[in-house]
Amino acid sequence: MADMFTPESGGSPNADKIDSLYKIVFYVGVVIFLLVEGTLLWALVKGRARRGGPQEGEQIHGNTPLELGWTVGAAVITVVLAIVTFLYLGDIKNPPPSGPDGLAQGVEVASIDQPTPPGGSSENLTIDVNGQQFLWRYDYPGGAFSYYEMVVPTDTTVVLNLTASDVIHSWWIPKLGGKMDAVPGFVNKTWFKISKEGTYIGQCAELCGSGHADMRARVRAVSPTEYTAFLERQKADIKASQEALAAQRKDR
Ligand SMILES: [Cu+2]
Repeated sequence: MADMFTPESGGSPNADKIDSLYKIVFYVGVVIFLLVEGTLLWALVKGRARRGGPQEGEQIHGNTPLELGWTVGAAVITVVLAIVTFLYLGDIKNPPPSGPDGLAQGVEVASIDQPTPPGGSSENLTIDVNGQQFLWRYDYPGGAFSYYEMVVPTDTTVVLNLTASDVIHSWWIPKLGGKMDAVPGFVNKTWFKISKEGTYIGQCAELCGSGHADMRARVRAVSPTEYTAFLERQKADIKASQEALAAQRKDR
């Protein structure tokens, strides 16, 4: 029931934090809404004209404690919400390191032709995501790529480099965190870390043309071993089709 009014979560820690932060702000908002509307109803009932009584309510001008109260109160709530937001923001924006059961980068992806960046972010798996009318392309380290469905290892922090090759698209898998624009000529970063194997679905969140509604996206989390096998399969398939194409061209 509560999920009807709050963000989807449960796939990745950043999505969970977004959900918690949303709920904090939402519940504070609900309390204030009830207070304001309750006061309004109370005033309506209390001040209504009664048969035989005065036709006009008591006229009050100014109430310093009350006015101070709601001014300071509102300011305090705003400041508290700002502080809470900044406390959550770090965990939403910054990718944590991969977990112990994640992809052992040093071993399984040792062939990546990427230099190890300082600061240990080599712990994380980077996948290039390209939005195009009307599908997503994923480029994995080591030359494998896939369309529509992204396959990732569990317990591994996956950092996405998002861009687009035609118009602006928006990457959004609700259970895996917030939206991120995919803009031509520009790289935006986002991340997720999935603990449970499974499939997470999403949808391009930026109106990008006539096929926008069909521009779905899917992330499938598998065990690191299965992920490595997937990469090998993709690479073999890509190589086979390239060779087939070359042979076909030669024959002509
Ligand atoms: Cu799109």
